[in-house]
Amino acid sequence: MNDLFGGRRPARGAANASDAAAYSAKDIEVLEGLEPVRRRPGMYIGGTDENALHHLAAEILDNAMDEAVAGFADRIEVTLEPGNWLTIRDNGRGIPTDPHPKFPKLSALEVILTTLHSGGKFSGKAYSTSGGLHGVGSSVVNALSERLEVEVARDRTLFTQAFERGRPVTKLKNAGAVHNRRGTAIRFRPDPEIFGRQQFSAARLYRLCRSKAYLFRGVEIRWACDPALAGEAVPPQAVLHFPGGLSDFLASAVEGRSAVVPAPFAGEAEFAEAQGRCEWAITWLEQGEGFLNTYANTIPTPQGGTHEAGLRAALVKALRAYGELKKERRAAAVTAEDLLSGAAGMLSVFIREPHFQGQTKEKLTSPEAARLVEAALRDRFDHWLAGDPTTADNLLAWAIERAEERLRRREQKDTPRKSATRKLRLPGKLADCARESAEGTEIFLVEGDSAGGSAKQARDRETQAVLPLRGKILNVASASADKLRQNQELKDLIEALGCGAGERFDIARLRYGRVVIMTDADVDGAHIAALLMTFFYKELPELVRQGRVFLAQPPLYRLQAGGRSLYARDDADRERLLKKAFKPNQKVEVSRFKGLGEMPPATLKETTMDPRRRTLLKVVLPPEERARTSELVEALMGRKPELRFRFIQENAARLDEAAVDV
Ligand code: 0RA
Repeated sequence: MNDLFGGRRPARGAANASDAAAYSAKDIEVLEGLEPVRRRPGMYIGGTDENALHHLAAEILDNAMDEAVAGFADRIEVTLEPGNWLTIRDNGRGIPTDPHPKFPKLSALEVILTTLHSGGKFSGKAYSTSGGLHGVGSSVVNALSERLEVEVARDRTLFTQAFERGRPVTKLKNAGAVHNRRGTAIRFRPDPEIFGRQQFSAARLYRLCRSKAYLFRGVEIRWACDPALAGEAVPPQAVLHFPGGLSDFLASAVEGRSAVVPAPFAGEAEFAEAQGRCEWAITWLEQGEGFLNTYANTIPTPQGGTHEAGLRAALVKALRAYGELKKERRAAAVTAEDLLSGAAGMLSVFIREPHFQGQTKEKLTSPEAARLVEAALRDRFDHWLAGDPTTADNLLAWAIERAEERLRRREQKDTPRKSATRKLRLPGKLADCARESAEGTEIFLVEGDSAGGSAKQARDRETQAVLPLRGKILNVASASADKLRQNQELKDLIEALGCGAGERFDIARLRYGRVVIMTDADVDGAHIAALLMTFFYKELPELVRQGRVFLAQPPLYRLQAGGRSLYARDDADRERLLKKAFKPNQKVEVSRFKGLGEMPPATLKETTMDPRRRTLLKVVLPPEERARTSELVEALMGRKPELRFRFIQENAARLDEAAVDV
């Protein structure tokens, strides 16, 4: 009962400094052990998947960042070693090692690492900049680590202590004198009992370090990674320091896209009464989707929150006021969504004791943040607009156009809905087939509008439908359920199929006999095909099980000689045909198709779509792999691009073997 874990202590821990017998009953009330964390990791880190695994790293890095943001550290080292060991070292004050004020038998360090305390509770000021979960984070990481080693340089002394699965396995040791050095180093290895064989992704950790360095220019992050783990996208070593802060970050994020404004609206502001500060950088894109990345104390808040609300309010109010000044009546119709959905921006606030909501704390709820950010930005955006009327006019016109487009869309949507009977809602891009019943029909999923155009001309209108999909569809294996539901391309696809997805799936309502994925015969095409297969596998597995999903095999080359044309699928096929199908000295003209969109419809029909002449590959689950496929898809279609390429290649090869020609 005395044990911090509420259970038996391992023999190794029996003699350690945290001899719990000294606690009074009152103390035990306050100190909660780590057993709940191991029992229900999801409650603390939102699951046990790859995201959760990386949450551990973010947690420790956030603590080090807190020291930096509070002005006590300016360097952080992050080192990934083989065996899934991650070390995060800072030159801050060092976790306190003296006896804990409330539990004098224990060092503060041990209390911090072995109990679920709420950060600010027992240490007031010391935790003043840490946020929500992040104040308690290190003990959660400790609980979920097979082993965790701490080194603290403080008061000219080096202290060390080691833990396993949250329990101390050594005392806090005095490891001798140190000079000119202070800070904390935490080295840990996530517990395979919790996370299985999942490993840290070097790319993901590197990205995290980079974004932290962008978010706080007062810190230099030194990244080091075993070259064997680095892969191609990640340097084995890097010094990350970005004096340009958020503006640099934004510039790298929108590189190559053209903007409506000549330079971003960017700056920083102190909040009144020393309540913190904020930084921002926002631009408006001519085309495509934007983003707004928000942070509180360098912690990402993907679900936004009060700081984001403050920014939206400030910007839209300032723009409307500008419109009013210019006697532009239509400005009143502009909403924050009109102004911001096509914007690309970053907002970073630093406030005392931020509050977060949600299981993984992805939303800022501190009410004062809305007011502080709105006040700070309203003024600056007013000035920004007034200072460059040409830009301001362009931006206003851009926003008005979006507002009017939104109103038009709403009208269009309302009209058919009013007159709708029991008709199915089908996506506008779908070129449906004429046949009423599903039998003998097929739907071709093609990559982009131009390929869609060719396919529409090449099809048999009676039995073949065509649905063009825009570019790379969402990767289902790594997207959240919310994102999935919001993805327009996938929504269109499910609507066209008519059979629902996930829990609402009903094969009886499938509107076609077969689904044919028809992408270009190149790497991008293979990627899109893999994304679509992942989607079917995850959301409509019954379609795959029933053998209703196919891959078309468009040719990559045309070989012409003596009035005869042959088509080759790939380089090997081309070589084979050149050898076998033509006379040795015959001059053969070889042309390469850039994509399906470039192929004459008659050729597309003849080679790829006409049921009498084409070859389709059936997507099947090889029996011995059925059990392993879910794991594979998760691991490889998840967030590891370096493995993905191999996955596509291997799977393509295996598909050939498993393929049934139809
Ligand atoms: C509690 C109190 C103090 C610092 C820290 C924790 C601390 C935690 C971590 C975690 C990683 N690096 C860290 N650095 C410091 C304040 C100590 C004081 O007042 O001197």
